[in-house]
Amino acid sequence: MPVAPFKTIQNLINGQFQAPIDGHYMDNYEPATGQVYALTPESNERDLQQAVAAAEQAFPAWANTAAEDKAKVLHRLADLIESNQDDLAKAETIDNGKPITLAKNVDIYRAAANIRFFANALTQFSSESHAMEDVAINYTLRDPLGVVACISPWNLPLYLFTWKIAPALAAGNTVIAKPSEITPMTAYLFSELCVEAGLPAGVLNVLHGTGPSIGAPLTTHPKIKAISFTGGSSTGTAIKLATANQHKKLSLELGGKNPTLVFADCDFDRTVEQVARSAFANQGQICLCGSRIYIERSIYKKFLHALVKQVEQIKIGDPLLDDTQFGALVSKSHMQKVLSYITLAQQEGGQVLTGGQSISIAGRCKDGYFVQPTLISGLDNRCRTNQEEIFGPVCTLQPFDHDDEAVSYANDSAYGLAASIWSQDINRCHRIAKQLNTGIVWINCWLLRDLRTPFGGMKASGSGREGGLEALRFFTEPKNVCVQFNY
Ligand code: TXE
Repeated sequence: MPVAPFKTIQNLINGQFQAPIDGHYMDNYEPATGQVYALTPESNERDLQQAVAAAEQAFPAWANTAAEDKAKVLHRLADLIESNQDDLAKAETIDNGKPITLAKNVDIYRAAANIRFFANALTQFSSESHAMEDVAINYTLRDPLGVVACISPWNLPLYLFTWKIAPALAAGNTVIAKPSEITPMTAYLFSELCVEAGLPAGVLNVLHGTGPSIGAPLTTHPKIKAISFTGGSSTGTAIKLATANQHKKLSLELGGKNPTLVFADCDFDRTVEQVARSAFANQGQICLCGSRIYIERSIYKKFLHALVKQVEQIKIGDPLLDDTQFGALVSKSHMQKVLSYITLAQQEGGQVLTGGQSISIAGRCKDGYFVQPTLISGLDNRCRTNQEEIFGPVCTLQPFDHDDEAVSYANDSAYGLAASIWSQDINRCHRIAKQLNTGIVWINCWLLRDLRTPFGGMKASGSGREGGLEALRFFTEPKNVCVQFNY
């Protein structure tokens, strides 16, 4: 019996909630039970045309709304997210399969923080001027772009949805946002809060549906000036190719295959605990998770045994229970993808140290998509298991003998998103951080986030950066005006 009343999700276009014009819907599943509990619009180009017209019509007034007035409505929206935190967290857990404590304390907490951060940032967003002695003065305008697209994935649904929408709105753009069709619920509930907060009609339009039906047409629509996308590297490539001749601004936050470097001089017990967290938080479905764990040989066996023991204490269960630490994977197909990689790892010569199986949780979750947190050793750095993003609870362990070897293993990847270094030799940490080809490096910590910092990766992990001024500058167009005087 689904825990939530059956819901039919609607699009938000021009301040109105409406069904997809052609009436097509998709089943929306609760991952913890494998049951259909909602219907999601399968929107298409007819819905898109209406949303673009609404966003275009709303743009001039929103772009010229005073900063403090934009900030006020965004603060009201953040207030509403906070006052609905429990309901939004439960909806997120039902939709994604993640533990309710994670949904509440990370996903929904951060969604409100995203909106609040950019409500404040927009009142401080300034530009520069450059004096040419007594000849001329230059000033830089940073104007909003117009109608922009924000497309987000299923792993941190409302967290990443708001992470894009907030700066886009703060910079004065109007938005067409498309959440993942796999986890649409909190985007729908958020759109209701946007109307309640008084966001003017057409400023934010939310279209539900798949990549091919609505995602791709959204990216190639000629009125869309910029695209902020988070998702798979292959999808990022498809968007780049599809829009190449349109010269749009693209911000692409893509996949990762992140190295964790553990040195013999690390704070051992704390590192074991934190490395397990960085490996399996959100069931390993975070682009920042550390899935390749490299350990200095002198502590390799001791650390391996301690990590296995730590992972085997993780409580897997019904994600709606407060003491659950590890929930269901987001979909049946994703569970099958993860299990296929465990099989591949064994075919490539890996030994499963713990986990490796799908499991059935007694009770209402007996048909859910659950896979044990899995550690695998004995693999070569070049094998597919170590080179391809699995995006699930599967991590590999390898020993290394010296710093340069650790760096070489870490950098031997098509991806370049994040890394973590665990050592009490701070000079070594700074040196290695400089050598790592990733956009983010954590030293003796993981997922410690300051929203002002540039967020993103290089290589197959994407291009552009989100966060702070980076995001506001992405969503505006700099124009230099040079005024000569005394001529
Ligand atoms: O991403 P997709 P998914 C990685 C991870 C995961 C893989 C697929 O490897 O297994 O991506 O995840 C929309 N034009 N990450 O399925 O398919 C789609 O509807 C425009 C890492 O979530 O790329 C959804 O809304 N849009 C990532 C969004 O794009 C398109 C987090 C993402 O879908 C489209 C999530 C198209 N042609 C997954 N095709 C991270 N770095 O955080 C699909 N979409």
